[in-house]
Amino acid sequence: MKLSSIPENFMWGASTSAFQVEGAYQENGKGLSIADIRSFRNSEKQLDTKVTSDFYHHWEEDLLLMKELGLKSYRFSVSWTRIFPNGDEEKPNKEGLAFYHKIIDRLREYNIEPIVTMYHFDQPIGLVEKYGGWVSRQSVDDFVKYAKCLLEEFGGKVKYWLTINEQAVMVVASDMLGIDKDLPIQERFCKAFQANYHMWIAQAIVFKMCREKFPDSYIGPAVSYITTLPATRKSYDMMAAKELEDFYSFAQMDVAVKGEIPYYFTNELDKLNFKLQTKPEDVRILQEGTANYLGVNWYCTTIVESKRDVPEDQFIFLRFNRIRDNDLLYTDWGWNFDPIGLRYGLRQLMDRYGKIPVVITECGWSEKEEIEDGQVHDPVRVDYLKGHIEQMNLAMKDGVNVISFNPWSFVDLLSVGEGMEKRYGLVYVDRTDFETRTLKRYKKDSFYFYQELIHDNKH
Ligand code: BGP
Repeated sequence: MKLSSIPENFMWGASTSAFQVEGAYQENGKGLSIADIRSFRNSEKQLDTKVTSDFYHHWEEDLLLMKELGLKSYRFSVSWTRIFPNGDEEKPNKEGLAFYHKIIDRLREYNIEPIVTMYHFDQPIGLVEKYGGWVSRQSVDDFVKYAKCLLEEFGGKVKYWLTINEQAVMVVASDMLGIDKDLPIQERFCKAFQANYHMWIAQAIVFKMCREKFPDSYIGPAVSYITTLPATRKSYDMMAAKELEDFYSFAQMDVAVKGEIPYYFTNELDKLNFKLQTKPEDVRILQEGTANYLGVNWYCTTIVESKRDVPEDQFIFLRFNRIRDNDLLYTDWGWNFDPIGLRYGLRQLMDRYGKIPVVITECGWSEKEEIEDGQVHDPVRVDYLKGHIEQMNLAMKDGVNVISFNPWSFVDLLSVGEGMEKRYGLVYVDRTDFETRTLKRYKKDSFYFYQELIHDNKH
């Protein structure tokens, strides 16, 4: 596979997040996060965060595997509760900081660029219990304190930062923010959008702080970008697709890059009869603190049709149906295989934000997998990677400024919704939902495919 538009310094990487891969959920001072608590609610049904893939004790082996693969970047997250176990401490937990120093130093030694997410679904439960988490403005200060600590501690050796992972996902699955999911829809969304607003303010403050202190650094959000396609070429379906894509994905990017809340977003909040609680200085905070690159999590397209009988004054999430396209392949969990969607999506980013650097922070295919004679054959994942990398190459030929590709995930890890059964890794981890087994790592076929691809594209 020759990828003529991909430059020599392109960062071929892979991705994970702390609560999904680390385990050691209470070791060396770590506190509990909302991600831990959510997972414990399902401990009877599937794996929880206690051990997962035990990266905390296997990190040296895993980083060696990254080196062997030839990775140029590794996108991972810092566990907020390893640094501030309860969230409201004055001083950080030294053992938590030490763990990430070891990781970052070893990555540097292997010439692998760390791309560090500050917050990936794991706000300290202490803050949720104390004042309701992100629903309260107090979270802004606690996040800024945490981010400042990370920048001071690691800013000299980390160039690429991501503030918040997939804010829109947390708004939709609002129990990820500690908001009771059984609340009536209107009340639940009003709380979730207030929380969303506080995250925008917090990240803007952190964008500014980082860009002032480290002018060579890159900082942005990691956005869930669901490229949304109309089920038909009828204008009402096209409108439904556009409105959903704007509201769910582009609102996050518009605020981060342009520094103001778009009209189409506030229009929808009006339909909920909801007025955000704001402060006069917020307009300036948003304008002064913008992202200088975009982290984009991209898995598949979503195809929608308009519910034409639902009036326009109803909230967006009530106005469309999701459609399955039987010409496409789907995972067991309903995520399609649609690589041209990636090129299309990347082109839309360029139309909207010009040459802003884009890091594909996640992209992956999930399967139920078993190991046989020490081997894991994952042909669909190989095809998925091949197809998406080809389309990314074409998008780059079109002019999109993609600087890094980080498939989800490096090793098998805890899926947010489906435990260990839903595997994404390039590396198999020998464990199941209920058996810890050996936790040994095995390279899947996709590992070898990606290794060869990186090698062949050194130029
Ligand atoms: C994204 C998250 C990841 C990851 C991935 C796959 O939403 O940023 O944390 O888990 O999706 O989702 P899932 O684990 O539900 O299959």
